[in-house]
Amino acid sequence: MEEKISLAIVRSYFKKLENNLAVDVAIVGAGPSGLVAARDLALAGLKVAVFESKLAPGGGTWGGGMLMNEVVVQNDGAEILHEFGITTQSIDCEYHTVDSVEMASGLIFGARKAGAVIFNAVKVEDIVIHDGIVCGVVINSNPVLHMGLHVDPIVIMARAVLDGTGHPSEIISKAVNKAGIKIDSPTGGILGEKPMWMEDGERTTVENTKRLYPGLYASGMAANNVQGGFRMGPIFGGMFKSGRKVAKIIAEDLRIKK
Ligand code: 48H
Repeated sequence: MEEKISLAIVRSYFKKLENNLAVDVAIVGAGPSGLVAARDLALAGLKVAVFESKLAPGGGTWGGGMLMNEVVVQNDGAEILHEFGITTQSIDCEYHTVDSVEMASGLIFGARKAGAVIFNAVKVEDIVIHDGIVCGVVINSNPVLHMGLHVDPIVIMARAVLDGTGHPSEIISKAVNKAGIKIDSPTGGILGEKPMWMEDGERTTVENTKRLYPGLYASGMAANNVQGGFRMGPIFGGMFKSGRKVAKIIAEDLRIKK
């Protein structure tokens, strides 16, 4: 029995990993924008792998506002949640509250059930660029990185790479600071997130969501950090709409490339 269980896990895991060594879209970060994008792209028939450095995917959704585990969404954000089967409670004609645990688990389940594969506790530590096109991510075990062990990573090739890493926009930072590329922003670099302004932040999160360089995209707070958008606190409609927008852009770009 012991050997059988271990063999089942080893075989099943390595089959999953082998199937995802080359994907259409590599999404870095399983936050709300990345998970909405993952579901939409998988439903569009693309092969999607999500890499999440933490053990639990879901990003900054679990803790609500200041650990009060409720968040707020606007009507159009609630419509996206309803597609995942997540329940919202309307508070007036414009806003809803959502149980953040139901929201986090529902987003993860929805992305997975649509066909996106999620690799948790896996950190993207670098990107691959060939001839001016981002074409892959460099991954490592996050516990290995936490322990500071000198272990070489492996590579996942991808036709599109989405930075959904939230506030630090880790992947775009690598592209700008390490690869030295100029991205589609007013300065060609990262402008940095501005302080709190909910209304403006929600609007610009969606506006700031775009392709930044051939093969490289940003969504959610990463997109905001890149273009100098305001933060918005525990309201999430902009994150979902950003995920939806970037999925549409990527799907269109990949169809053209095919
Ligand atoms: C693998 C990584 C890596 C890496 C980070 O922050 P997130 O929830 O992402 P978004 O942008 O979809 O949502 C933002 C939202 O949660 C938020 O923070 C809001 C609305 N803030 C407003 C405010 O005012 O503060 O998730 C990003 C995920 C996390 O789970 C990270 O662990 C993960 O990305 N991640 N995964 N490799 N290099 N870096």
